[in-house]
Amino acid sequence: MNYMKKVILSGIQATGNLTLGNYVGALKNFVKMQDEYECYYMIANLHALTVRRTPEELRENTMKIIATYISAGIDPEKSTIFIQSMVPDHAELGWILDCYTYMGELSRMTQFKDKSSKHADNINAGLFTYPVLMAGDILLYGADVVPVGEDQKQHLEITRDIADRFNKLYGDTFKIPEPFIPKTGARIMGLQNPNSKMSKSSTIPNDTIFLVDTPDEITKKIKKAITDSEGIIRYDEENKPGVSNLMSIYGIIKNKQMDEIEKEFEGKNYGVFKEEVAKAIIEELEPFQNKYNELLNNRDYLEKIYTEGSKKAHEKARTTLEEVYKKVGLII
Ligand code: ATP
Ligand code: LTN
Repeated sequence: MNYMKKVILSGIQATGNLTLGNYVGALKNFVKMQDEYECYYMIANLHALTVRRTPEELRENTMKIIATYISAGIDPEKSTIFIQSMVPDHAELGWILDCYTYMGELSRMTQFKDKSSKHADNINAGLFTYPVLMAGDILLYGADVVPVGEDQKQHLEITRDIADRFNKLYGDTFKIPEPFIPKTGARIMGLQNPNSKMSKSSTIPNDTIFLVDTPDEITKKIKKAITDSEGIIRYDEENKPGVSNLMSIYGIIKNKQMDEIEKEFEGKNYGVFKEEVAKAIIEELEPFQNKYNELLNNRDYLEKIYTEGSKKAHEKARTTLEEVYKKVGLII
């Protein structure tokens, strides 16, 4: 029964075309979890403001993520899909939680350090307080579980710390959330630089597979992927990061363990292996891409989904926010 279900909240930033990393690390799990949990899936467009882009780009990226969610298998009848900026409670709780978060703990966040070195000309305060807004996203819905990739683990830890701090001061208010990080695929690496994660905003050519890449592009990128000179398909993250990364991608798509893959490709060369990896990705993405292109041409439908979803999300979030306002002494 619905009211017994545990709650899930997760989100993806509206910062560009989604990658195979987003798909494997996050999206695939969003889809899997929707029968068992009450799910809220958000498009984090407020978070996307931390990096400069044109208003048109941000609007378009937001629509693309909604279309991606549905095409990947999130069913709007089962899960609530909403836009962060359409639920004002996020920005409001973000401010309150800012006052319960310390500069010291924020300055330890690796994403902040990463992003500030990548965008040295725009180290804005939003980039610094980003995890606090994210904590608010999660705590507003009383989420039990938050499915994310490995890079978000630290943000979940700070969310738990902020919630716990608030609860100690004002009595039980927030549910303490657990991260859900998949065992394999939580950190898909770049194809050209297998020592750093595959990312939407990577500027290295052929490093990232986008969910909208054509079969030819996918084949070309996989063929060019960095491997090593050993010539053996063997899982060894430390010494063979490129091959191990391709094996993880293949394993997730084909639902195979690493030792099975090693057996399957025993005595075969990297060329043969790469062809199979590319084929697996292309097959996996084909139904997704068909649906995606159809949805992007049906803006009325997308609007209906996010309008209804945001209204539902707002109703739930408001209850939490009002409780917080009362507890801290704000008049509403
Ligand atoms: P950006 O490059 O703009 O920082 P991103 O590609 O890192 O974006 P996010 O919007 O920050 O994407 O992430 C959305 C979700 O996808 C998060 O749960 C994140 O952990 C997961 N994710 C992102 N990249 C990867 C990856 N390479 N492997 C596995 N999961 C990933
Ligand atoms: N910071 C996340 C996106 C995000 C998120 C959230 C994820 C914003 N709010 C709440 C889970 C829960 C990222 O993937 N970069």
